[in-house]
Amino acid sequence: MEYHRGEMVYEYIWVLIIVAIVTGFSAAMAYYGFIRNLNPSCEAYTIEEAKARGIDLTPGVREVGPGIYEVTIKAAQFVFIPMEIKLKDPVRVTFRVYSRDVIHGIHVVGTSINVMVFPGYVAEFVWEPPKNAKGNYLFICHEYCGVGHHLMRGTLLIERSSLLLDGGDFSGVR
Ligand SMILES: [Cu+2]
Repeated sequence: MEYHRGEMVYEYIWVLIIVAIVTGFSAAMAYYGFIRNLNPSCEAYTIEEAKARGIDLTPGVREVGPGIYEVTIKAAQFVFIPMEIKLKDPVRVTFRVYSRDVIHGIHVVGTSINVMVFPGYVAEFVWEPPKNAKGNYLFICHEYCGVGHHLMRGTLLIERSSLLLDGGDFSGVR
């Protein structure tokens, strides 16, 4: 097959378009990863492994040090246990979210928390709340898990003892 000069120019234009698209998407990933800090920063291990490692998966909130919390959430059709999480002056929060039935997800609206939860697995991630984070944050299941999926939600309440801190109050969010 013989190529003419015009056809080659056409080919180069398409190569440039593809290079531009790949560069654009890569830049978007780098932007959200490094600058917006939106990372899939979740560690996953099985519930059996958690037991073997002596990790207590009883749902609830534990304060293990000043401002250092461990939050264990059980996601099940169609509820989060617990549905209400209260943190006072949190500095560093380790979340462990697990499921025994189907795939669920958890997204805390207005934060970078967004993970998938696979049945039989624990999704563990650490969240360092921004200093101005306070008030009520809605959290929802974002993986369709059945007819009651839309009922899967809860509230994360962040209380601040210092009045000097001024931040967004999300108490209107339900
Ligand atoms: Cu769901």
